[in-house]
Amino acid sequence: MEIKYWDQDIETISRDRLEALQLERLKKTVSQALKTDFYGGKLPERGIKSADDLKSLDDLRNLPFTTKNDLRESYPYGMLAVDRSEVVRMHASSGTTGTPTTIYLTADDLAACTDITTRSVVATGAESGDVFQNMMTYGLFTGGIVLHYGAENLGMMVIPASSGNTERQFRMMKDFQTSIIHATPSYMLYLHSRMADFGIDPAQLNLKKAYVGAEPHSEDVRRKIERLWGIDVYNSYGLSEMNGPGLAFECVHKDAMHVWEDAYIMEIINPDTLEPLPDGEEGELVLTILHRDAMPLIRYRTRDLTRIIPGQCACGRTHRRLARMKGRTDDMLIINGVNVFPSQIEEVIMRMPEVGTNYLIVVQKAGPLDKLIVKTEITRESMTDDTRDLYNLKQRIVEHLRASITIKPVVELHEQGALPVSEGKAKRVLDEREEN
Ligand code: DLL
Repeated sequence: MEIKYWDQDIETISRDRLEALQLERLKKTVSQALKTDFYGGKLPERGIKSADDLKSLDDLRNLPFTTKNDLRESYPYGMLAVDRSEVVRMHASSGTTGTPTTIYLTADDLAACTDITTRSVVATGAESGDVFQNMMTYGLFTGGIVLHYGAENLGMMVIPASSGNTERQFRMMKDFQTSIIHATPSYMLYLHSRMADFGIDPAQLNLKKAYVGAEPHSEDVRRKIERLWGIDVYNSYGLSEMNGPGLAFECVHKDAMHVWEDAYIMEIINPDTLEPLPDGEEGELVLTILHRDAMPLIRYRTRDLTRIIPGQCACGRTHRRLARMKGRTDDMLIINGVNVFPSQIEEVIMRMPEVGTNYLIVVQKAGPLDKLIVKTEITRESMTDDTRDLYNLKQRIVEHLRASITIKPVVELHEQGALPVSEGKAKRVLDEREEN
């Protein structure tokens, strides 16, 4: 198998040199962090008053963790380490409380981010002649634009298709002879299920690869997409807080995802004791970003469960790999790639006076896509015989929810007392999706 590198020197760097580079960049990160309102108070409490207080990589363990809630509380600029005029890019994702979390990049940060995303796509064998149809959503979400930059940097022809509009997606695939797609795994399955409806014959297409990520999926789903489409499918993991896709990507061997360790320090911790775990053991992934002056993040708790794969990959890259994500430690749902916290839904419906006290969130598979159903009881007074009133109420709930969580749920109205009441801790979420 031919192995291609974007930057062979850094991708095959010795562990000693890599760790020396990590320490140097960690110091820079800490000195940037000390300039922020958030870390400016926290780090000195731990005895870190300047970057020189860090003597080795082991000292990372003395630094505090950072959580999504910290980001939310620092909104909008509490974690900014540079003058606002130096920021060239921001991204945001919605949060449990409706307060978004934002990240910021300087021009240098963006260049570093683009460089590693280019490395990621090259690791899959992509080259400048490829036609890259990017079906991840463009906008505040990192999924679309971040990989766009990496693909463009390599010299691929990028089609900034964004998500949705299946008919147009097929048409572009056919007309432009797309060779690589970037999409959620569920959308890849959905697209395939609609092929015949749009009269698409696979022989008209030139598809070779797909990069799938942004939501959990099993090895079986990967194989299914590969089989249905007759292509190679690569798992890609990332999160907005860490610049999105590109952070962990499979290479041509498709044997777990390389994390670019000159740009991120990864740790696996026991989520209960917060103690670091050795390579090979499963726990929560914690990341420190090493190449972001505008908004350093130290020991960020991703809530994702995985393990570091011991040993080196056959591709020759020395950067260690992460296993496919096992799940999350919190209750965040990922519905068609969109992150949704049950509390966001609760907040919206409970604000409406017609809504009663009990509700249930059900997530199901609808073909290859996910379907969100919000079942809610309404008060006796609101349960009229006038179907038009009920219809209007339902529509209002749908619209309020869509405005908050960006996806359109199916809303069911129920009489008071109709939904199951659990003894003890209420079970508000029924995730009925299967693994594949
Ligand atoms: O989903 C970034 C991304 C875009 C990754 C495109 C890959 C491709 P967020 O919206 O912040 O960012 O969601 C991050 O999604 O903490 C995981 O729980 C989940 N996730 C992302 N990729 C994978 C994956 C983007 N390959 C959250 N497997 C993360 C499992 C994934 N879960």
